[in-house]
Amino acid sequence: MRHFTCVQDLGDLKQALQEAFEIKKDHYQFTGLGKNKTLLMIFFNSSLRTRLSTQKAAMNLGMNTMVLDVNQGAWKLETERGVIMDGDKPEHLLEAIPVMGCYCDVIGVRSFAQFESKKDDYTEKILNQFINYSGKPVFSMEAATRHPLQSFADLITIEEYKKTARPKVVLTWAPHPKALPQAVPNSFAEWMNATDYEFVITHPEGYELDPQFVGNATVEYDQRKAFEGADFIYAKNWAAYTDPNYGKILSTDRSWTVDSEKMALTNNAYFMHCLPVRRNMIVTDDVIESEQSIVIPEAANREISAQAVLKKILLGL
Ligand code: AN0
Ligand code: CP
Repeated sequence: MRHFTCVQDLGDLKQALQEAFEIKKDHYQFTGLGKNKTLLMIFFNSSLRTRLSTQKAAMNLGMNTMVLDVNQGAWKLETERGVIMDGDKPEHLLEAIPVMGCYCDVIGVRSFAQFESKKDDYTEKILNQFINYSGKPVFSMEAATRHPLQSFADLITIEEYKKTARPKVVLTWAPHPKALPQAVPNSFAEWMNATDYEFVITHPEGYELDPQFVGNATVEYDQRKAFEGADFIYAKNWAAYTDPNYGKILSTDRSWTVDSEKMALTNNAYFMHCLPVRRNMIVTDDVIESEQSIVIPEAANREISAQAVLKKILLGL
């Protein structure tokens, strides 16, 4: 594998899952693979889990790692071509990217949707510039439209906890005070659609996701109805996708918060969230602290998904 930006890049998903479970049995069995290889992780946005789990995964494989927080300490980067650079940005991405590529063997990029141009976001303008101009394999650490390392970890977690071959998985919108990208729900939907699970998405009207990600999912506007018989509840906020409201908050209605009364409608479902999560906006304290909450093992699996992906990239070098 050269680049990793979406589920298709993994090839056979069942085999990729098997490889992930192999890694989980012994994190250090491929420790020679990354010798004298350097991973550069570039963050345009904040991170706790992605930063730590990806660095840990790289270290497990014997790689050296470097982390650059573009907005803290590096030069501010211009991303538009043709701009007269007389403003506050001293460097252009078109020089910065190939320079960064000189110092490493693999590049991870975190670059969220900016909600300034739907076209720039949905064509993955920033991520694709890294792919096109760095000369190195690139993987997404959450880009504008997808968060594949998260979705891979989510899938590993569901496979570990499911009690039936074809569980009912429900992705539910929940309220949040700030406009958040669609990357996590898009990606989760893309990965769920690559399985044979029963997959339902529930959200208020106006929060419809891009149909390319919704795929064959059932969309149910009644959250309570969606929860009935669910085996997994995956909560996430996202801002509106559809025009003319792209990137806008249409609702902060806390009747959509996941609480124990709604969880009681499910088939004793597990609760999932990618984290960071705002308690009592997205989910109540009692649900996230309950026996059915698997947010911590889900986060732990980020190390496994990152290691499975890095291993595949290293094997392709
Ligand atoms: C980000 C998002 O919703 O995409 C990252 C989640 C992994 N969340 C926030 O910015 C709070
Ligand atoms: N879930 C996730 O990607 O978390 P961070 O934003 O902390 O990396």
